[in-house]
Amino acid sequence: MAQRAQDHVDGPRLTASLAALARFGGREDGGVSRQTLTEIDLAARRHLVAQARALGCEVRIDDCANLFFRRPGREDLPPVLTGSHADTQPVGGKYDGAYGVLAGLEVIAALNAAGIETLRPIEVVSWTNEEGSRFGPGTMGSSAFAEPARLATYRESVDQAGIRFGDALDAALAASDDVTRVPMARPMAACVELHIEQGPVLEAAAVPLGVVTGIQAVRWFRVECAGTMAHAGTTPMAVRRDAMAVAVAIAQDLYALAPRAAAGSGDAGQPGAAELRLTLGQWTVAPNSVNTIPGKVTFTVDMRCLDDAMLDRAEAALRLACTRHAPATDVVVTRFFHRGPTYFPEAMLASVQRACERASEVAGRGAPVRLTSGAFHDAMYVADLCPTAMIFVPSKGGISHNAAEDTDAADLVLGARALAYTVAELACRQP
Ligand code: HGY
Ligand code: MN
Ligand code: MN
Repeated sequence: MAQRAQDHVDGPRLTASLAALARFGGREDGGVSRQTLTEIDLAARRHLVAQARALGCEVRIDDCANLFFRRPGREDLPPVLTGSHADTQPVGGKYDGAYGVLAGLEVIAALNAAGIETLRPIEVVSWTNEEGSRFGPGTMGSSAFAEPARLATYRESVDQAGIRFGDALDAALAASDDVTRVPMARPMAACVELHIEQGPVLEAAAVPLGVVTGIQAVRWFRVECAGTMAHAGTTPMAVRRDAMAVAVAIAQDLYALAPRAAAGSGDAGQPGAAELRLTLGQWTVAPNSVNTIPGKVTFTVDMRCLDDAMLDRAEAALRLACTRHAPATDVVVTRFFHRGPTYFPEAMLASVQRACERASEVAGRGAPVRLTSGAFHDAMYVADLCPTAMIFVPSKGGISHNAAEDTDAADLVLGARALAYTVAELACRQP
């Protein structure tokens, strides 16, 4: 039965649905800009709801506007969950997140075409705000689903235009009042998320499928440096209180740390998996004028590593750097995202491995490899609730969070075939 599900995945249908969703926020450079809970995201959600209903799915939504597309099973048991997220980076690609949601809907289309009735229901989820680029932190929808008490804090997150996440969320829920509301933290039997790798490992190994063993740890910080606005021409250097000078000095300390820490070796299969990866991606300068000394500079720090102790050391180094370059009152460090490493259970890895091996074998492609995810995913929080695993397909040039993000259509279809096999097998397994 799992093989029949796999064999009924329809490549052209999946390719067409990917192209259709990519038009919501499509950019001239081929990328996609569809940040969470924007009008474009709400339009994309309506498109997904219509697509799911056309497949016979029940559509439900929870208090964090996570959308669930449900295919009933023979018995009303905890469902098998798949899916991902439909929001993107400000300059994102067609596949980051969207691929997992649409491949999940393709699995339902394949089960319908094969006339397969599963024991358990299957639910395809589209999580809210996985990216965290508009409202921090990332994975808000899945982490609130796993622990609903988190939502109250998330509602107070503010974007760069001063909009509260709670207000954008209430508007999204009001726009979905035709959809049944369901509680968060509902029991799930298992979860499999399909995603592009967004890195170079599978392409370097020249294989189309990856069995993801886990996800590296991540921490996000906001560093606010205070200064005194003053005239760029009349103010002597010796008397300035320049917020940018402090921010740059802190940043230089951090960048000096990264290479030393990056010398870490990887885990068994993946060189560099234990290196410290540091990104200072978002900067705000006030008043942001060419001839006024900055009065306030705020920047974010994204730290990743498989070794959480490395992140402990990097966080200590950040906090030390903030005390070295200015009086304590002038620099405020706030940690607003903190997730340790996630490891998926071997039994789930074995299920995914079987599915990937069969899909690759039928297609005459190389056998799957195992790898750690450098990117975080909603699966890291779902793993707190139920047995969870991920499947990767390659990213061309290892590029993502970039308009040039791309994956061969044949690999996208193969990933969906592996997903169909795994989901069907899990949904027919006796309790
Ligand atoms: O940042 C991440 O790892 C994810 O792609 N949002
Ligand atoms: Mn993603
Ligand atoms: Mn992403």
